[in-house]
Amino acid sequence: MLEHSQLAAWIDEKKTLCQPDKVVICDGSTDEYNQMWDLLLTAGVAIKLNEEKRPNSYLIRSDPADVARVESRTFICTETQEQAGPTNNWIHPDEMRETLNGLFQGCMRGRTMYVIPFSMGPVGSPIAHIGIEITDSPYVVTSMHIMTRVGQAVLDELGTDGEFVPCIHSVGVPLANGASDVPWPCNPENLYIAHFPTSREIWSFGSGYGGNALLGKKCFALRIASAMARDEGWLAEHMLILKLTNPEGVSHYVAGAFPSACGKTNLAMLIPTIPGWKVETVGDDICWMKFGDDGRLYAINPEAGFFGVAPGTGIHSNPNAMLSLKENCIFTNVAETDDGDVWWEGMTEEPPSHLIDWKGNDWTPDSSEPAAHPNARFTVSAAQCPVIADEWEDLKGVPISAILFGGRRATVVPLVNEASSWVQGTFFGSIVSSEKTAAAAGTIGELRRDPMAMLPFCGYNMADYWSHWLNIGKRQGVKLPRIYYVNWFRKNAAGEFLWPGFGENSRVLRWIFERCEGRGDAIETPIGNLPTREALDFEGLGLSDETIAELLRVEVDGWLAEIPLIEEYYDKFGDRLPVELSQELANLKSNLENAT
Ligand code: SAT
Ligand code: MN
Repeated sequence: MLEHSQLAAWIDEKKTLCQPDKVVICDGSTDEYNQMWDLLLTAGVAIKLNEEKRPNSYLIRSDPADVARVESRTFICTETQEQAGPTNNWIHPDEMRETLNGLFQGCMRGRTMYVIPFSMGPVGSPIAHIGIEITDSPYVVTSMHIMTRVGQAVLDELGTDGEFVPCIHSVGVPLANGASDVPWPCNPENLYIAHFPTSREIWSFGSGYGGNALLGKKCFALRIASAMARDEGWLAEHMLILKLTNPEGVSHYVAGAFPSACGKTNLAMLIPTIPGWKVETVGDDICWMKFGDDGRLYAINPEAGFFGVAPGTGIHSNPNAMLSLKENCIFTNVAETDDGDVWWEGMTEEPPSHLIDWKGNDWTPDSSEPAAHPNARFTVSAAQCPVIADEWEDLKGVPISAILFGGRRATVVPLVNEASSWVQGTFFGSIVSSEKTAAAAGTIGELRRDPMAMLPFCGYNMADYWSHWLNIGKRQGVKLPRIYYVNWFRKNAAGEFLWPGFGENSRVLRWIFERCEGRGDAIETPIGNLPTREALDFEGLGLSDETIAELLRVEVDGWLAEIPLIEEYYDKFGDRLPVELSQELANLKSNLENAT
């Protein structure tokens, strides 16, 4: 019995629309989790992994036509196209509703409609928000169990009239008159991932994969939440959260936005190479921040698990991720070993001599295609991470001292620079650029601007989002985090990385820590405050003086060459672009010109 009449009415309405065989309200229990796996095993889409090697874990192979988020089919349905802005796909809400009502009509025939009450963030946290996902996919139910908090506690928190974000999802393949199912039903020809920021609703049709189907993640926690945050004066960001502790036991919390494939999960779980320092994980993907009574921004990780890219994750690149994956995992589109375990490119240096690849075919090292899909994923509870911070589920969140922005830049952007103001930091965030990745369907390697790593995730006009950031900075009586622009990916003329990255990034984090404590030397430059050579510890890295100079260089020519590109980019936003940002760009230009 549901005591929340608005919720009960919504479920009824969707039941009438979708015509499922039955409706199940999910309780988040282990029994329910196991029942879903029984269904998925019977359907032939899941394989139970070798219990000795990977206890309580499963491998799933999706349809090869359904392997990633599809940005071209992701829509922001605001009244006007301007409200969605030039970086989003837009369809008018009335038109989208008509399309979706047509598609959802009878779409769950022959299937079960699962109703998943979930909390984004620890249940009861003032920073958390609740969603209800309706889905016809048991795989989505299992994944939501790991990625969010599901069940009765959420309904209790909702009470009789609490607010929730309604999220409805269907794979889009009804089974009329007892028609038989396929292992991974999906309907890529009729794909829609639609967001209604005004009514705070999500509708997703046709895909069963990742962010298209697990609606708590990018759809709610970023696209809808970013619009909520704008209306309510907080921040919903595509950021990791880490806890950094110095040898004296003093801690600072750092949030960081990086586009996909920049090592965000690796940074969140980093093992420092500098003695006595410690990094612990609060979150690896999403960060919600609200102001506390003391005027600081307090952050929670709204998720309860990691949905990480498997390829490239290995005991050398990210030991803590590998240790998290010992048991109780879901692996999607990775390869299967002959002894019933999993493998992917980068897990070990030497590939096994024989595998079953992500499509279910025999694979050997001579095969021309990768064994795992480049966007293959692991799904695991965050609690299994060996370096999860004790306070990761604190209801009040953790106070953020610094925010990092970064992309993959071979040139121009130095290893680290500190914004001299919140406005300059917002400017840095707005110009972040990186190479396209396998996380999005599209080509790899081409450069794209990805402001605040939010390009595919901002639920409204990006220029208005920048204004919102600037407004946050104008609040009275607040103590804002410092903002840093970092770049681990700088290359020399021969195309080699100048900086070793991974655990050595702790050296940069240490300087940031010291700056937050009011220590740490910096020089003011046209592009912000750069560390002096002595302020960063390069001891033992074997870097030449030229390399160090290059990492910390203000590349005046490079920046000057980039200015017209930024201007051109900003022009896309017309007069909605906040004047503070064009002013910041003009200042940068004149400061650089004066430096030559
Ligand atoms: O598929 S997800 O959106 O959850 C992950 C990603 O694309 O970054
Ligand atoms: Mn992400």
